[in-house]
Amino acid sequence: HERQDQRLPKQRLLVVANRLPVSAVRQGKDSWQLEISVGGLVSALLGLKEFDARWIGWAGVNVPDEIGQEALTKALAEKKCIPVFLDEDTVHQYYNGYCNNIIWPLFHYLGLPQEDRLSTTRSFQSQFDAYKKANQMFADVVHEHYEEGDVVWCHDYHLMFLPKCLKEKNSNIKVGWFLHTPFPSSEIHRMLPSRRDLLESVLAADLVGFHTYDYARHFVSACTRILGLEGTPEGVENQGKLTRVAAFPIGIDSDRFIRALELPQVQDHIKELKERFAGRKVMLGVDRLDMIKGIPQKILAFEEFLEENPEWRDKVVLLQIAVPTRTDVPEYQKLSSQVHEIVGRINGRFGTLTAVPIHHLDRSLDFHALCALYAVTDVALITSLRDGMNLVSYEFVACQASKKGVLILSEFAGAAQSLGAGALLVNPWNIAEVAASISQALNMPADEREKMHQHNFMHVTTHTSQEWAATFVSELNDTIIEAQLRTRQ
Ligand code: ADQ
Repeated sequence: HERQDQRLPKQRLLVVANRLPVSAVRQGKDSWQLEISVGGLVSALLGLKEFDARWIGWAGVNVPDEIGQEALTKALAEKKCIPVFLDEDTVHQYYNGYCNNIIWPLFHYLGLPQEDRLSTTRSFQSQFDAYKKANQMFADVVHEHYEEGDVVWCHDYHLMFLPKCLKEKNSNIKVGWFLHTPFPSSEIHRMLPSRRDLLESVLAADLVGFHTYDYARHFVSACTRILGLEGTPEGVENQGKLTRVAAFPIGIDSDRFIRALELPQVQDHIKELKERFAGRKVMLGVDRLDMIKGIPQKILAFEEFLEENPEWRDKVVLLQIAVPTRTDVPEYQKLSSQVHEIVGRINGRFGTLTAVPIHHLDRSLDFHALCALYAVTDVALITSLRDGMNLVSYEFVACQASKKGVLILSEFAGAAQSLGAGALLVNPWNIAEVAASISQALNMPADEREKMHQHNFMHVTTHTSQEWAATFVSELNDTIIEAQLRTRQ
């Protein structure tokens, strides 16, 4: 209530994430062009009207010279962004190396890199050192900008070392940490050579959040088994200090999608798509081109479906939009060629002179084109092998108010826990099962589709990204008040 009083300044929120939500392009020695990318996190924080939020993160560009750094800092300040400048070698070892080559695959149950074990072990250490160094650089920028009473919200697996760096220098800082990926079973997590350091550091936070209860449970078990600490229903006890651990399932800004569908340019696009695919059911996949998204498994299941249901061959099309990411990593290049090869084979096998069953685009679509595609889709096919949440499933549901299409969703996506009752859940490794679900989805009676859609639509429009961010931050404030009361008692 006090905060609602206009005379009081808003509470400041420092959001720390690896990447700032801007893309920066250098125009000259001292000028930069900035473009804000409105992702889930940005719109979530725009909704937090009672906080004065600022971003701290890497701008995604190497700026070795002081003039360039000063100019970029100034330009970013207008967008309430504060840069952390990382040099090329740090980015290589910390971001490409430790974050994307070690933690990302391990947290998605894909194991650790195995080639040339000895050299991996050596480089593992130097990558971990770079990870710690980079996290310390983020902490230095936070400290520089911190004012008493600020709330610091750290995001994701890139910054697991940050809570400790922050608290070491100032134990009064309110620190929350949220993981956007799954937290794996403790049996998987214990493979990490730096398993203790990372857990201990995360525990320095006051509040630790995950998308699902299962991930939170895995984290608490890892602390119990690896650090020998006591897990309680509230979190983890460490030397008399309680770190609160809880689930905060993310959502989307559903209104933004619903409103976009009314725009004339989106309506025109919808009309074009309907004409283009008239007489065929549209199936859709939208993913970053990543191993965890199960794109080859999805396409193989579609092939099996076509093989077993010849009557559908000219009546259905799969649109797979896979935006390339981490293109300099060899595994991702291999995945891209593998997907192209399978798509080519299937189109050669089932295509005709006038139509092919799979349209595979390796590029990003703009927001309006994406909304139009979601709206004309009959069946969305999400086959992640593991996925923290999967927001594509939420976006699809938000755009389906008139079509009421079917969601086929991997049981290994966090979203299966929230949208499971309104989706056909599949094990993406079981190609035959996914193929059978495609058939079930395409043949589903309208009343059943409607029932499933209503369940999901209700969830997506009430559990929004704004609600997620507000809940996390207010829980963080409460956690700190409770801790203060406990120490006074
Ligand atoms: P991601 O792995 O990126 O996020 P997801 O949650 O599906 O996965 O979000 C992807 C976003 O990128 C969506 O907003 C989608 O619209 C957009 N996108 C994907 N492909 C696109 C394309 N070809 N063109 C345009 N836009 C595209 C990580 C975790 C997830 C978790 C989120 C949020 O891996 O599990 O849900 O963070 O916490």
